[in-house]
Amino acid sequence: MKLLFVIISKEDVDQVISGLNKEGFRATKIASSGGFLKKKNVTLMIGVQDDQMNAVIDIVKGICHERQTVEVNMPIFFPNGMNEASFSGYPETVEVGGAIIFAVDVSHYEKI
Ligand code: 2BA
Repeated sequence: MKLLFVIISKEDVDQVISGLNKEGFRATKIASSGGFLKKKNVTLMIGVQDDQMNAVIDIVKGICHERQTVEVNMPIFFPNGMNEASFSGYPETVEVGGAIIFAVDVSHYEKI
């Protein structure tokens, strides 16, 4: 059995969960946020049999928006003695959209 952690944007979550449920997969939705951009995102925990993992990945692939390159104002690092007034942030391009998927082996599963 595998436990998938699927990190997606909030805009895609309803569609992904209904796509999963339609195919008989269950998911737990956890509110999360990215450590880099500090924007809210969603992490889904999905437990599946090993041979079902690719079907779940295909559902996510079919729904999550394509990756886009966007320009963002990065969080500011303040060197010693400097504060917000010293900097106004700096633009950087990052890729957003799509999904990040981790799969881990489950050593035990039980429903009580
Ligand atoms: P964030 O950490 O807010 O990252 C948002 C996007 O910023 C990333 O998109 C990536 O394009 C860029 N980015 C992140 N860290 C960077 C860095 N150190 N330098 C340059 N650009 C950077 P994604 O890669 O699609 O990640 C989307 C979200 O998925 C992340 O939000 C984070 O919440 C999660 N994530 C991605 N990789 C992860 C990992 N290895 N472990 C845990 N969570 C991860």
